Amino acid sequence: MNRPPHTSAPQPDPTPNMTEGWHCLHLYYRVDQGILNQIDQSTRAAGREELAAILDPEHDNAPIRIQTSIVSGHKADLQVLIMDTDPIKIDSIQQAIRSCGLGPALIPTYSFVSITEISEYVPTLDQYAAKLKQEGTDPESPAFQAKLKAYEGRLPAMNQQRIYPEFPDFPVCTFYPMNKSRVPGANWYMEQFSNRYSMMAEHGLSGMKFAGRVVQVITASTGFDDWEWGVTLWGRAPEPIKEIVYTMRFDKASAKYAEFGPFYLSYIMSPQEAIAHLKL
Ligand code: 76R
Repeated sequence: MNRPPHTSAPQPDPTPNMTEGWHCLHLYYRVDQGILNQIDQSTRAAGREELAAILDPEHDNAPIRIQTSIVSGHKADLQVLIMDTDPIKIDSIQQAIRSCGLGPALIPTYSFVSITEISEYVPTLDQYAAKLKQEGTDPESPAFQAKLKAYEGRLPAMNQQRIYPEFPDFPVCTFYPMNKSRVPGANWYMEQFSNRYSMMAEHGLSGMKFAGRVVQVITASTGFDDWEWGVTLWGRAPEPIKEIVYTMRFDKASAKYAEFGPFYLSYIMSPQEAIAHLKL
């Protein structure tokens, strides 16, 4: 096999697909009523069928995850959230929306390109044990062993959810992009790992209080889009979404270092419900 001369170790085959985790795309559209009015009735009816099929998570060739929601406010009308190992499969959804009968009336207003990941701050079992000791739990005590065992049991599922997320059956979704700041005096990237790690531990603790009310997926976008992470939150109800974001504003990792982009609040619907709701 031909290899570039500077690489001696065997490299995996080149691929646009994710080896671990998924590509993720958030798409936003606004309905242009003027254009919609100009589409003849039969094209428009067929377009509704086409769009419903494109967005159908049960469709034969559907990406691994696809979810439709209705966006509040003027930033957009429709959100489509897509995840898959294959970025071309994800892009084909975008192109199918553009080229379907309703495509001309669906004006793209925003998009966000990212990938799922397991953050470097997720404590390993050893790091978790060290944290327990630091907090004063006696390593010889049954409580220590019980906590460690519980974490060992929990960790694989938590990591699975981070890279291959299940979407919860919750009605409310919010999405926003964020950075960790690099301004002088508050440059996250100049902090020691141990400082960043303890700030993220504080962050994790404040997040855990929302278990059962908020599900979050943090997707990474450094090198992929204009912000460093995408934050997708699903709420059992609208209030915990506001509450978690507000609460985290006081965590040092956010209070000192976080910068936020635009927020998109949306309500989950099936493709048919969304199409009817948008009066397409
Ligand atoms: O100690 C731990 O277990 C920490 C686990 C954890 C990590 C590593 C964690 C927990 N997060 C991590 C990483 Mn998070 N998260 C956000 C936001 O609005 C804001 O201020 C921030 C937006 C929310 C709402 C949220 C929720 N988190 C990250 C990272 C990546 C940092 C990196 O890798 O450099 C970002 C950008 C980020 C942002 N986080 C949790 C939550 C919740 C609810 C939890 C607890 C539940 C869980 O552990 O899954």
